Amino acid sequence: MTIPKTGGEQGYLRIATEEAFATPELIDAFRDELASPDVDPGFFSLIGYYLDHPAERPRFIAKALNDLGEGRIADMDARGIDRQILALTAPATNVLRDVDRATMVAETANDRLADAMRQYPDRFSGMAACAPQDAKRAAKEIERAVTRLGMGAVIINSHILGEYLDNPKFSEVLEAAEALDVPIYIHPNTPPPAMIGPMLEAGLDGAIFGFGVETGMHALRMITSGTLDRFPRLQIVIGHMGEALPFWLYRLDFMHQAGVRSGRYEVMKPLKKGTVSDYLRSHFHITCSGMAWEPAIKFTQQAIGEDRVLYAMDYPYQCPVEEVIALDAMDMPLETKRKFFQTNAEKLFHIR
Ligand code: 1DF
Ligand code: MN
Repeated sequence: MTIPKTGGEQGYLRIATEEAFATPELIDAFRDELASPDVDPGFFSLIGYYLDHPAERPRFIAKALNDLGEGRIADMDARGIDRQILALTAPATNVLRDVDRATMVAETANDRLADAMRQYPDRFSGMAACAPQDAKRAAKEIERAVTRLGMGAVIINSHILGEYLDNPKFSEVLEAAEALDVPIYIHPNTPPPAMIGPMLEAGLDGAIFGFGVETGMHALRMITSGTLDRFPRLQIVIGHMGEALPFWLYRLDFMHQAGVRSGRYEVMKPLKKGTVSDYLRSHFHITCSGMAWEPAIKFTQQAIGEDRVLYAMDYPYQCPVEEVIALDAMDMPLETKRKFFQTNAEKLFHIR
């Protein structure tokens, strides 16, 4: 096996766009949530595992998340990753019920990430964390993180204590992202209590399936609720090959139009741009985090356009070097591969 090199000799740099880190402040807040008697069951299942399970994978991940220095750079070098676009790991602030503490966790994370970006300007870029529970303060922190710290996106770890971004209470967050011309990355969270029951019972609540169902629905709600008609320039990023939405697109279009025509649901009104796919092709960017799979990548390029499909690794949760080797070897024109690995990300996240 030849280890892929950084530096772009294959004709493109590899920019990984959904890469996770943690901070001591976040881990402390997670610990307090885990100890609470009414802890969210999805959070307990996911973060209880990563913080405390003795198996090799969770131990590697817990250590790697907390390293924003030489250990991370070495792992990038060993996988041919030129640049990571970093985001505070899921569910980050979204699960914290103490809003002041959630805000403090976001601010300290943005400051720590900005320090790492200054230390390794060619290797790290970042997304702004915020605590959407208080949308006004979140909007302020987004503005600070983008304009003063150089963040190129906003990370929102899907549902916020069981609520979704189409809820008007979060409008200031969407407004801030749109005004600053940065995308919102809707990253997975475990399903909320109202959704998780049968998934948890079967061990399917996490990244294997529950993440995608919950986050795909979140993205779809942003469309069908008319929220993107209220924010016509807002751009959204979703990972994991679009959380299955591209594969569903034909049926989503058909059933959405049928539902709108019949007036079945009060909440489902006609949309300005038309179909669900019109929105996917004009408001969404899709990364291949956790889905290093040539047929799915090509299918998504065909379904929504090759300018909107981007590479992501999902370090440290899923980071075998074999995936990089397989993606380098995709049967795809070099120009398209360069968009996928490098230039789509440079444009979207404002990397010079
Ligand atoms: C997992 C996967 C965990 C992803 C993550 O954050 C995460 C996992 C806690 O495998 O449990 O970001 N992921 O995006 O696929
Ligand atoms: Mn992830």
